Amino acid sequence: MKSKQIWAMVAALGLAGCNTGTTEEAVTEAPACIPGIEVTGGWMAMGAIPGDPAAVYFSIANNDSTNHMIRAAAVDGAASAMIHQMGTWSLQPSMDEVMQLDIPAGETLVFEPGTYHVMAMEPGEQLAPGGQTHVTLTFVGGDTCTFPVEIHAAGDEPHHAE
Ligand SMILES: [Cu+2]
Repeated sequence: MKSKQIWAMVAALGLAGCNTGTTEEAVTEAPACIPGIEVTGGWMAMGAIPGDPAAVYFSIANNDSTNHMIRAAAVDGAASAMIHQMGTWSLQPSMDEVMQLDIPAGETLVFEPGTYHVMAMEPGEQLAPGGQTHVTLTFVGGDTCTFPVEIHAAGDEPHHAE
């Protein structure tokens, strides 16, 4: 049961990554997600300056028997959103837009600082630290997954217990 082991590990990471203790229930009960896809630990890091892009992080598990490919993201309260991957070849932070992102059957992909994130462009005033919003991922074929994210101020990241 390799996939179960991966899932258990990610679930534990999700718990450790949230020091407010308020999100796990809500995130587990995502309002609308296709069967087999499970998103946990969703949070948003606001930019340092109001109006700067915000970044959204989460774990997405594909417990289905088929692959699912993310092709778009939308963030409630932001003008637009895109999937980014941080470049790792340079000391300077750089981001590349990811047009399609495959989540293989039985695997989990973790969006976290330094790797993948959903970048929310032109976040509106309703996106305030301490609040919550929703993110919708659209998969190739048209299926979607909508899940809640907790909003954090710049620099106020939910730290892993280390
Ligand atoms: Cu980005």
